[in-house]
Amino acid sequence: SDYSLEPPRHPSLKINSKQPFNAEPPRSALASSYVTPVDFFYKRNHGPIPVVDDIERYSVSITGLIDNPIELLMKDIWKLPKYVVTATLQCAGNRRTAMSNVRKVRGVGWDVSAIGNAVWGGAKLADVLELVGISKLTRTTKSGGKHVEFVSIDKCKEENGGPYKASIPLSQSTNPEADVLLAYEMNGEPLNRDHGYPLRVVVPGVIGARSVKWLESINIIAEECQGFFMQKDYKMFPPSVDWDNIDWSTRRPQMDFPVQCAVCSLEDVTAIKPGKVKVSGYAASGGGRGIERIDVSVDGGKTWMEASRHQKTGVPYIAADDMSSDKWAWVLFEVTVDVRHPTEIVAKATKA
Ligand code: MTE
Ligand code: MO
Repeated sequence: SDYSLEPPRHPSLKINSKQPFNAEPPRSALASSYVTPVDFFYKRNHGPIPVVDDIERYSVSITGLIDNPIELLMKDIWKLPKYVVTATLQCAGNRRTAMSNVRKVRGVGWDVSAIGNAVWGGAKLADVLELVGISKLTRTTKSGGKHVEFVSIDKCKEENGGPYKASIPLSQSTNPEADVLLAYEMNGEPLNRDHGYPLRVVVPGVIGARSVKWLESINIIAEECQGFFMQKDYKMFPPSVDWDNIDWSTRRPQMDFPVQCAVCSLEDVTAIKPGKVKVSGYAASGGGRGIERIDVSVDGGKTWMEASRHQKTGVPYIAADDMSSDKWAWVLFEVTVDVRHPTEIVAKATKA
C-alpha cells in the first residue's frame, strides 16, 4: 500500500498510528469549541488516503436489489436539495486506552478525543434513494432489500486489500428524520481528503465506522453487510469472552453509540492547586437522544454537582428540543468546583 500521497496534517494532533493515519487532538483543544475545526477533528483510517483528482468523472453507483441501477456524478448530487446537519461523529474505539488499563484490549489506542462535532452539508440519502424508485419510509424493497451497504474506494488489510464497507438498515436510510447524509461539505468547506473527499456518508448518532468515506457505491442488499467492520469488529462482548473463544455471530454490529462523557479541561495526571477549579468537557448520546443531565464529583463519585450544559453559546440547552438544540450533536458542560484535598474528579452524563 502506498502512503506517499498522504495529505498534510496539523502538527498538534496526537498520532496513535502513522500508517494508516490515526490521530486525535489534545483534549483541552477539543472541548474549547462546539464545532470542531477540521484540522483538530480526529482522523480514523484503515488504509492510505485515496487520491481523487477528476471530480467531473467521480461517480457513485447505486445497485443491488432495485429495478434500475444508476450512476450518479457529483453534479447530480449537488443538484439535490442541500441539507446542513450538525452531528457528532465518534469512533467506537474512543477511550480505548483507558479500557486497556482495566483489561488489555486490541486495536489502535485512543484517548478521549476520537470524537468531534461538525456541520455537515450534503444530500439526504432518503432523497438519493428516491432516484432509484425507493420511496421515503420504505423498510423493504419489492425484491427484498432491507439494508443499504456503502462501499468505499480505499483499500485496507482487514478486507484483504479490498475496500472499506459497512451498512445501515433501509428503514433508517429512507427516513428523512434520520438525517443520513451523503456529505460533500464539512464546516462549510468541501470535505478534505482525510475526511472523505469528495463524498462520504454521515450517519448521525451511530458509531463512526458506519459513516463510510470516499463513497464509491451504494448497494441495496437483503442481509446486513458481511464486511470485516460489521462482522469481526465493533461488537461488544462480556468479560467471559476472549480472543480464543469468541463467536462473532452471537452479537449484532454496534450501531447507535452509548452515552459518553469526558472531562477535557484536566488531563488524567494533572496536579491542581487547592481552590476553585473549572471542570469542563463533553457528553454525547447516540440515536439523537440528547443529554438530560451532567454531574461532576470531586470526591471520586460520593457526591455530585450538576454542571451547566450548552451547545451554541448564549442558547440554553434543552435535550431533544429541535428548536433549541442540535439533536445529533454533543453537549458541552462546565462547572466550577472547590478542591481541598487530593481527590479524583469524575463526570457522568445521563441520556435523555
Ligand atoms: N471509511 C473508509 N472508507 N475507510 C475508513 O477507514 N473509517 C471509519 C469511518 N469511515 C473509515 C471510513 C471509522 S472507524 C470512523 S470512526 C470514521 O470513518 C472516522 O471519520 P473521520 O476520519 O472523518 O473522523
Ligand atoms: Mo471508528
